[in-house]
Order: sequence, then structure tokens, then C-alpha cells
Amino acid sequence: MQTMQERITEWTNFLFIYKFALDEIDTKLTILNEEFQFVHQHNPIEHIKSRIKSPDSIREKLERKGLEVTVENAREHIHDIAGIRVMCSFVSDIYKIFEIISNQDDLRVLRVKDYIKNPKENGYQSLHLIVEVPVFLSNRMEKVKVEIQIRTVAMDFWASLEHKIYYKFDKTVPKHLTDQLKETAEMVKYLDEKMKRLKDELEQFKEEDTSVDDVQPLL
Ligand code: 0O2
Repeated sequence: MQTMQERITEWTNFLFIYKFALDEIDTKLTILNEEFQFVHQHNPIEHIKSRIKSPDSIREKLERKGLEVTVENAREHIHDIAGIRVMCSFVSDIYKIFEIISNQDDLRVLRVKDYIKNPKENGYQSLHLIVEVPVFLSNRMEKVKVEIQIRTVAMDFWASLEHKIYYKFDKTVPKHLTDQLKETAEMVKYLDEKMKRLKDELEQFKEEDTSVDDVQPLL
């Protein structure tokens, strides 16, 4: 039987490595964004947030899944202990980032949940990836799972507020409220599409404008 102190040490050691995994992915994404800006004059990532799931939240999730609260169960069944959220400018950027991540030799994509093509019943949209990243320690290498959530800033606005007001509320919410929530998710979708159209039209306008400027006078 473990003492309380032993348990705390075991969990602290267990969680420590997830921080290194997050640092690895965070660096990769930052480099990618800066390189993108340099090569294409466009940065697909607006901002990045990362977090290690709190021990309380890990316990709750294990209990929700009907599992005993142990380090082994957490390692095997909780895939978002290390979580990184990438906010993109446009939906097309989300899939660009996804493609680049999938082509990185040292990352293995274990699972993809596309809640953009198939939004959740409540309207939630986001692209979720579980990736495995190698972390090199002084005496060993460990492969660590990280959940990457990629979404637009508009989707993030919706998800953050929904998380505050509804998510994990375990009683049935009246239908008129869930209907309104879905309506707001539709607005987010509309906003993303409209911004994308605006961007495309503006780019075309800029191109046409410079092509007129480029015409050399005859005399
Ligand atoms: P928290 O408090 O945000 O950490 P799995 O066991 O992996 O198959 P899981 O973990 O439910 O099942 O997978 P999924 O669907 O990929 O969801 C993982 C995370 O996405 C959640 O973590 C939330 O952060 C977010 N998420 C999923 N659905 C919703 C939603 O409807 N609304 C909002 N706002 N966020 C959502 P946690 O641990 O559930 O919660």
C-alpha cells in the first residue's frame, strides 16, 4: 500500500514528461508558423495555448470512464493529459497545419477526430489529433501522447464560452436552450466562411491592382 507521499511523487514524476512533450510540439508549431510567414507572407496560426491536465481533472475523467484512478490507466486511457490548442485564422489553415503535422517524420498521428466536417450534436467544431512524440531524457526515450486541437478563432470563441456555460453540465438542458446554442454554432460557421470569401476576394483584388501597376508605359 502506497503512502500519500509516494502517490504524490508517482503522479508528479508521471506528469513531468508531458510537459516536455508539450514543449516539443509548441516549438515545432512556432517554427512552422514563422517559416510560413517568411515563405508565404501569411501566418496560419493566430495563437497557441497549452496545458497539462490537472490531477483532479484526470481523476474525474477516469471515473467518468469507470476506471480505477491509477497512473497506468491514465497513461493508457486519457489521451489529453498534454493538450495543445492551435487557433488558426481560416478553416483552410487548419487542414494545412494538419497536413504538415502528418508529414513530420518524428510525429505519429494516432487518431483524428474531425468535428469540423462532422460537428458534435451541440454544434462543437474543432479538429482533434492524438499524436505521439518522442521525448529524449538523460537515460531513455519515451513516446508521449499529446492531444492537438486545431480550430479557428471563431470556433475557439464558441467552444470557450460553451465550456463555461454548458459543457459537463450533467442534467438535461431544455431544448430551446440547446437549439439556441446550435444556432450560435451556425453563426460561427457563417462567420468563418464569410471571412474566407472576403480574404479570397481581397487577394484577387490586390493581384489585379498590382498587375495594372506593373504595366510599363509605352513612352
Ligand atoms: P476539458 O475540461 O476541456 O479538458 P476519448 O476518451 O479521447 O475518446 P474525449 O477525451 O472526450 O474521449 O475526446 P474528444 O471528443 O476528442 O474531447 C477531448 C476534449 O475536447 C475535451 O476534453 C474538451 O476539451 C474538448 N471538447 C470535446 N467536446 C467538446 C464540447 O462539446 N464543447 C467544448 N467546449 N469542448 C469540447 P475534456 O477532458 O472532456 O474536458
